[in-house]
Parts: sequence; structure tokens; C-alpha cells
Amino acid sequence: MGRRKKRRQRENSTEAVVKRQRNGHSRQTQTQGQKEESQSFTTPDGQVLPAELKKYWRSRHNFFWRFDEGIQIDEEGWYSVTPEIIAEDTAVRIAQLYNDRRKKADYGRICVIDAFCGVGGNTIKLAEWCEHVIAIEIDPQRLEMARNNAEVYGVAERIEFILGDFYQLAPTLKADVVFMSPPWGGPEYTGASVFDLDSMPSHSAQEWVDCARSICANIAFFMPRNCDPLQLTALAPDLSCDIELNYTSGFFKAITAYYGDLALYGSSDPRRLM
Ligand code: MGP
Ligand code: SAH
Repeated sequence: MGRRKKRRQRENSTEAVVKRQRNGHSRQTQTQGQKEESQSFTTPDGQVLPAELKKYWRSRHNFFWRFDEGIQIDEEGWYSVTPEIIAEDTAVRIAQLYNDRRKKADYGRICVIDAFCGVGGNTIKLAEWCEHVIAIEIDPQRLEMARNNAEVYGVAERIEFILGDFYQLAPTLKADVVFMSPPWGGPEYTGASVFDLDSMPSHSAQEWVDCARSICANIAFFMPRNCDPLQLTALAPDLSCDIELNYTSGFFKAITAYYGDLALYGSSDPRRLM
């Protein structure tokens, strides 16, 4: 008997059909309602989310430890928000820019642009550590979520929220530091062994870095963990660059490239403004 015929016989045997039905895998018996249910899940507060976001929802307190106090996150927000511990490390490092250790009063007295604020994961931490944050977001609903979330953390008054396209707004902005965490093209970014810096939606990594440089030379660029560090360094070959690998609970999550004077400072300073 041919292999294919044998397999068809096995698949159609009563035992196999019963097993498939017991596991809920029988196509004929699955109703439309059941199908929709397996493609989505409902959170305890009634939000219906696609099933593939469940792993992010389970980590909700790693994204915002105050999640239960009214934090709002939409679909793109769930898979893009920076884990709080990483956002805090980045903010601490940025706050140390121009920190003269003899003049403690200058600590964090800088203006930082969060060019892609999303639901505010980085914006909130930057506002906890730095005097003034300009948060830019192209999506109006997500900008409002970021504002709400900053209020939950009590830092909204230090943040100027701007609805718009960072690429177009850049020539009108002034700041000491630009932090960028642009969209990488969805969670599928891990599909390639090395992330292609030209593959991001709307603008390449080089265009974003050049855009940020039109404001200042101190840039922090939050990028996929499968980026080639040498390629990130080459985006600003005339500036100092330090590549930081970002981990949470032992898992490698992303890479932050620091350019300019930011490349010269390490993180971990215990002082913060909030
Ligand atoms: P991930 O790979 O989707 O999650 O993103 P995880 O938990 O590592 O999944 P795993 O199953 O591969 O292990 C890792 C982190 O990268 C997320 O927590 C976000 O902080 C960040 N991130 C992911 N995406 C798709 C984006 C994005 O498009 N833009 C930005 N700025 N950050 C992203
Ligand atoms: N760091 C954020 C996540 C950023 S995800 C956090 O921790 O919450 C990237 C965000 O950039 C998305 O919300 C997307 O809407 C926004 N965005 C995309 N293109 C933009 C542009 N040209 N200007 C400003 N924001 C943009």
C-alpha cells in the first residue's frame, strides 16, 4: 500500500476522528462562534483582543506596574510598548546627560523628545526622570491613551503631547535628546535572521536617524534585537555610538543604540525627579 493511501486510512479511522473531535479540531463540527472565540479572548474588564495578543496581556504588569489603575492599550500598543524596566533604564541613562556630578541640581534638567510615543511606555519613564518631555504620536487615539496613562503615573504635567508626524515636525523642534522607537513592521520582525534597516514602514532607519540629527546629536534608537549592531553604528559614523542589549527577566527583548554624548554615559543612577 502506498504511503499516501496509508496516511489517508489512518486519518479517517474512527479513532482519529474521535480524537480530533475530543480536541475540538474537527473542522465540520466547529461553529462560527467557536472559531471566533479561538481567534480572540476577552480580558476580565471586557476588552476583546486577538488571540495572538494574549502573551502580551499576560505580561501587562511588566509593561505598566500600575496597569490595574486604569492603563489603556490598543492592539498596536500591546505589541509595541516598551517593558517598564527597560524604559526606566533608558530614561535614567538619558537623564544623566550633561550631569555634572558636583551640581546635583542639574540632574535631569533636560528636554527630551519621544518621537513615537505610542501608549506612553517610554514617555512616562522619561517624564519621571527628565524635566520636560515632548511626546509625538501620529495616531490620535493612541496619543490620548498615552495622556491617560501619564495621568495614572502622575507625570502628565511634564509632558507636551503633540499629534503629528515626527518626520514633518522635526524642523520645528528643539531638544537636548531625541528618543526614537518607531514601528518595526509588526511582531513578524523576528522572521528574518538579521533585521533589514530599510524594511520599516514609511522611513528607513537611516532616514529616522538623519531626521533626529536635524534636532540634536544625542539620540537613543530603540530597535529590534535581531539588528546587526555594526549596521546601527554605521547610521551615524561620525558620532560616538554605544550599543545596549535590553533584557527583562533574562530574556533578550531589544537593542538600544545611543549616539553622541549619550554614548558616553552608563545607566544606574538612583536619583529621579518623581
Ligand atoms: P516581541 O518579539 O513581539 O515580544 O517584542 P516577545 O515577548 O519578545 O516575543 P517572543 O515570543 O518573540 O519572545 C519584544 C519587544 O519589542 C516588545 O515588548 C516591544 O517592547 C518591542 N517591540 C515589538 N515590536 C513589534 C515593536 C515595534 O514595532 N516598534 C517598537 N518601537 N517596539 C516594538
Ligand atoms: N515606545 C512606545 C511604542 C512606540 S510604537 C511605547 O512604549 O508605548 C510606535 C508608534 O509610532 C506607534 O504608536 C505609531 O502610531 C507611531 N508612529 C508611526 N509613524 C509615526 C510618525 N511618522 N510620527 C509619529 N508617530 C508615528
